Amino acid sequence: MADEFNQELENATQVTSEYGEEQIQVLEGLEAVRKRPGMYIGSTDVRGLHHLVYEIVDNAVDEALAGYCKRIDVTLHKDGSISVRDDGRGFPVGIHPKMGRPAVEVCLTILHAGGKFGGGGYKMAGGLHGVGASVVNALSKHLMVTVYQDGKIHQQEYERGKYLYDLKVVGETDRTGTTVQFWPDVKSDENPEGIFETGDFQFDTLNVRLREMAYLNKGIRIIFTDERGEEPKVKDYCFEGGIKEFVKHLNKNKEVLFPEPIYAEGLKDGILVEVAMQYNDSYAENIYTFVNNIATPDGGTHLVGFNSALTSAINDYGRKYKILKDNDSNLKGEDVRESLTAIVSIKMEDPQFESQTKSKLGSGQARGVVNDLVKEELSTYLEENPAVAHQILDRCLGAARAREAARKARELTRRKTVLESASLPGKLADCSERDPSKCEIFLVEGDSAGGSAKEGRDRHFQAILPLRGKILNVEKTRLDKALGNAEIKAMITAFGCGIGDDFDESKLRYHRIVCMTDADVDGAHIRILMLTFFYRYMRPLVEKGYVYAAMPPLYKVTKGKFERYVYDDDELQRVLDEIGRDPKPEIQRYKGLGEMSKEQLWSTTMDPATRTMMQITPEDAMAADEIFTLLMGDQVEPRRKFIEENAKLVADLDI
Ligand code: TSJ
Repeated sequence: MADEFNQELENATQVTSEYGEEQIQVLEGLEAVRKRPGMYIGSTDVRGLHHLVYEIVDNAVDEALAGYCKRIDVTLHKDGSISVRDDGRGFPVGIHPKMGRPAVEVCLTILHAGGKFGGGGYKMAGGLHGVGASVVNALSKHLMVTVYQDGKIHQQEYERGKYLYDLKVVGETDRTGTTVQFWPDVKSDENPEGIFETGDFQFDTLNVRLREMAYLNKGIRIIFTDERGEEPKVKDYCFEGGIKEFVKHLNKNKEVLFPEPIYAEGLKDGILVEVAMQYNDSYAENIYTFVNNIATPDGGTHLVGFNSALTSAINDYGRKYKILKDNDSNLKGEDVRESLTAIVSIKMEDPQFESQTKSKLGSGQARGVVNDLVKEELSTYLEENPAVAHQILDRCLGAARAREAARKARELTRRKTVLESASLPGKLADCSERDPSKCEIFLVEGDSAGGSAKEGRDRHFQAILPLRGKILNVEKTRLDKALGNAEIKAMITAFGCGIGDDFDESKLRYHRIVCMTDADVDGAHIRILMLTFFYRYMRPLVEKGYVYAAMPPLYKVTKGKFERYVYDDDELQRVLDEIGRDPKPEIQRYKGLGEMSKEQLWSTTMDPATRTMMQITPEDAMAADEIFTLLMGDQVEPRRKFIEENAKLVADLDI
């Protein structure tokens, strides 16, 4: 293993014999990373910041996949740093013969073009870009690595990627493992050379990703601790069932057709395949695919293999047992996927992607391997569980009939009212600009707020669509019925891009779709309804980053000449700490958007120069979907539990 490691190091670092060459190479590499951080981590916003964490965590997960590590601790510290600790073998500290420096230092200071090194198992091309720990180091104001190995504690610290001292022994230990703690290099007035626009790690984002990592790698325990608040928050994940439990989690607030998800696992041609699936009582298709623990939202060959195996196994079974009659046509892919929640997770070396963003797998071998495994295992499952098999066939046949009915209904609606209607909805105050990339549409809760928004906006590029009350619960509605809802119709017509199978991104009339709801629980509820609708029927809108949530302030604090809009209660306390509570500042609480003057609404929420907007990610939409199911679903028990746990949050929610 150590030889393999050294070999890879060598490959990665074209060493020359010239004196000092290595060091020059190190510095040039780090400089390149700091000059163009986007090339390595995608961006320098909050997403890029989180990539640093994923990159380091992936190293620990690799050690776990190699079979040497059971537990990974990720901790957010009060001083803005984050640490990742594993109980693996400990990063090798021996001197690399060619580099003449300890291996751990080499890993953290030398830029590895493309691939990364790791011992055995599956190299997971860590993070989104698989760039390696040296990139994290280069983009950190400070980083400290601690290796526990052979009874000793070794340590080295760095500043913006450059080591401060040689690796040294700082103590004795009887454990083994590796800990990396880093302080991201955040831009500020005092630190103009900084890289990141923000250093604010998002608990929810990291929590969702770390939980996902635990689901995708069965048996690994990941403990996530946030020490920044007064009380530490701790999440402890370990799923022996892996993605099978992931599917249960996704379906947890839904009625399911059978209690245990169908699970299949296999290794062929160097590709490790895991699949878990379970039908529920919604009409949605929720299939999530991963390659080396990274989501592939646009699917690719592994998804194609899964879909074809699913369709053919179910059709074969239906024909064999005469559930499908001779004059019935075959079930279509969409029929067998309706109501299905599934995870397809594969691990392979050197996957090829069709897009730069790694969102679609291109490796051809994956298609056949996934198809063969799923076809085989699913067919066996159906044979062995005839009662479940009949229920599945029933569902699929129901879906096929509904598809026919929906097609007819859509043909009727399409003719005039919805998709091809020339007239925009009456309530829409459109903008004058015609270039979609410059246009924004604000979906505003309530007619009165809609009124202020219409007056306050820049009508050149901002359109306003007021929506009244709660929009339709799309969760329990098939497309044909959703099309009958006035608010949904208005959105579809205004966007211009169609819906479901007819969705056409190129026809989208606005490249920023902004949900503007009150900064309270009801507002959050309505935003969740909107997001669920987009997620279900116009998912590319979310995936391509067209959807945003406006962030109206909750308070305005005034004291003498001081005036500040404040967005949540924590921030309010911080502002009060800052300006003092004596003499008393005036605190105005906005109950709703409707209470703001048009000037206030413009400057706080709509003016691109001063507003804060949150770009909605598919993860946000997935979470919305989850909360939504919980609040609106049929199951009483989880809802009661949620309300108990969130008594404060849902106090004024009328459910
Ligand atoms: F890369 C890093 F510094 F960011 C990092 C590496 C961060 C963290 C939190 C953990 C790790 C890491 C690396 N954990 N475990 C390892 N293991 C190895 O690097 C390793 C150990 C032994 C051998 C061997 O051949 O004996 C090989 C390797 C690659």
